[in-house]
Amino acid sequence: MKPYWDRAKETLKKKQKNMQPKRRYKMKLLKTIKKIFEKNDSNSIENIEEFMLENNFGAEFTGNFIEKIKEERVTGKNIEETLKKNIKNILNNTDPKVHFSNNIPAIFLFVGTNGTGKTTSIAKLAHLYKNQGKKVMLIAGDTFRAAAAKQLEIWANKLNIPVVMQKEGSDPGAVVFDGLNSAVSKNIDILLIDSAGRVETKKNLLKELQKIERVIEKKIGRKPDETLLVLDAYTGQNGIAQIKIFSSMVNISGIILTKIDGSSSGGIIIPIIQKYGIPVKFICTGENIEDIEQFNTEAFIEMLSG
Ligand SMILES: Nc1nc2c(ncn2[C@@H]2O[C@H](COP(=O)(O)OP(=O)(O)OP(=O)(O)O)[C@@H](O)[C@H]2O)c(=O)[nH]1
Ligand SMILES: [Mg+2]
Repeated sequence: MKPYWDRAKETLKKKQKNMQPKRRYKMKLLKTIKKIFEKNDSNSIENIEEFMLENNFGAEFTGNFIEKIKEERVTGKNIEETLKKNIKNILNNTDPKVHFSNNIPAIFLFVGTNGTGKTTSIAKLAHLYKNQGKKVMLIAGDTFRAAAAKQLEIWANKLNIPVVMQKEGSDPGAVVFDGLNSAVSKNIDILLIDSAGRVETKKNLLKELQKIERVIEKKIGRKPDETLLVLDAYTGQNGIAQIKIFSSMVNISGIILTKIDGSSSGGIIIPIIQKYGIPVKFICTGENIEDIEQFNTEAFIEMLSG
């Protein structure tokens, strides 16, 4: 065994590492827009428009912003502030507060197309809430692929929390039913339910998600506290289309925007909120377990600014 002092030093090092502030992503989108504007050549307004559209701010927001800078003869000094104000106006239209019922277990259902980051986001939130002293449990409601439940099980083992799963092809409604029974008997505080991103047809996915909701309502007497649609920020306009598809199946209470750790993907939040009025509740900035944070307008604008 190492001497006491060596061990103590190692523990201290580990502790300090855990206490270090999280990396803040800097996207520099607003700074770039300012730079383009400051060039002040004959194309600068067109170049700003193009940059904003390329970076997913959406046609409506971009169009209005360009009008505004022309109308108000915004100067180089003020462009960043004007843009921040316009973004804030949109983002403040929704409430990002996460909803927990007064009764346990709080139930969060995660939906979204395959590969967007549902399972990873569940693990990140499980870690976050466990660290807050909550009893967390996972349910592998994605029974379409064996690997899906396995992936959730690996996370549950790493985090040392229980997971309820059944074999591939079983009825997701039945897995959820089992999981709810287990959560109630174990006094679980937060139950996170994974679901399939893809089944044979859209009609089957609809049936599956609605059955999961019905089972929860019957067993617990209320709908999930949060039904979170997981969207990959890289996918741009395709992500927006997914909101429409999933909203037609279930009542989406919030969005988890993943993979914004690409320099150009943050603008997508504007059309999401502007068009659908659904709050973004969490953002994910990487593949590590701590790369998730609750959405906050000021912090997000800072992130966009760089
Ligand atoms: N860079 C980055 N990668 C992420 C983020 N979130 C998830 N990923 C990665 O995206 C990939 C897919 O993530 P999953 O969590 O398996 O996605 P899923 O939605 O559960 O996928 P299916 O189970 O196939 O429906 C994995 O390689 C993750 O590590 C993020 O915020 N940033
Ligand atoms: Mg998954």
